[in-house]
Amino acid sequence: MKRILTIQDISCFGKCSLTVALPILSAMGVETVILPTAVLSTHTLFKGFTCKDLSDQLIPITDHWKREKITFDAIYTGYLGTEEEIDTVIGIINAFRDENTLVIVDPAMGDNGKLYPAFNEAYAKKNADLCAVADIIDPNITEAAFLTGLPYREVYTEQYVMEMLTALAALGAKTPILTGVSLSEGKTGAMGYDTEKKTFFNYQNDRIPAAYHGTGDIFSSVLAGAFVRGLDRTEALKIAADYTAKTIAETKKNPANPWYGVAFEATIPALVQALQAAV
Ligand code: PXL
Repeated sequence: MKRILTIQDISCFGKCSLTVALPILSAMGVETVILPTAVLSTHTLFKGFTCKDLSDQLIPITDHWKREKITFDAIYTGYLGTEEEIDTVIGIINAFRDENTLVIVDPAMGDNGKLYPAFNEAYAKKNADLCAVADIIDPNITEAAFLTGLPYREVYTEQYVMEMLTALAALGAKTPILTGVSLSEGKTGAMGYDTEKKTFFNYQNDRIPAAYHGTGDIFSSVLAGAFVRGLDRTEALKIAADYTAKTIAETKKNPANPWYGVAFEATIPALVQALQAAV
């Protein structure tokens, strides 16, 4: 069984970061090792959340893993806390990677043109250093705009998406994938750029008119799991986008569904089936 290390916060309540990455990756048949960067009572869209930074634990934990000779087939990072923590995480990636380790970075820091409450522009810029060491990055358009300095647009052309991907590639990531990209009316999906082959790739499915918190974490977790299970980028993009869309549709069906996250638990069986058909 392949083994992945995922580095992100635990928001105890709120269906994001580690509380979705761990169940999704485990369901995808990947041994999942977690490195929690902070413990929060809820995610930061709740008022009055508590946050205990765990930055000072990252080196002692990973030093122990080194002594135990623990290795990883992939490392996947999500929401982190501070600029210093990003430097620590880059050090951990460099300490554990070899030529076969896949490094996936979701520079989770904002949405809808704005950074999440805990972050500022300096933090956003610092995330570019982390993207530089990645094989795959999957920002949304907001995050990509903060990373590259290009303007954030809600209405855009395919040309804009291609320019954004080219600017993301210039940060150093081998395969940037831009999420939440709509290339025609009623459709949404993701578009990527392969810097080795110099080709763009794209997957679109029907747009469900609803937006929920945590869907970026869900997309990234499935994408990471799919790559680790050996799917190629076209299949990986499809399985991640289809699962995210199915989960949004499932969430929307139930008007009593809470605002803070999506009903990803209900769609895990469909994810496992789709993965089994693809591997
Ligand atoms: O879903 C991204 C995320 C992860 N972790 C925390 C967050 C958010 C988004 O707001 O607040 C703590």
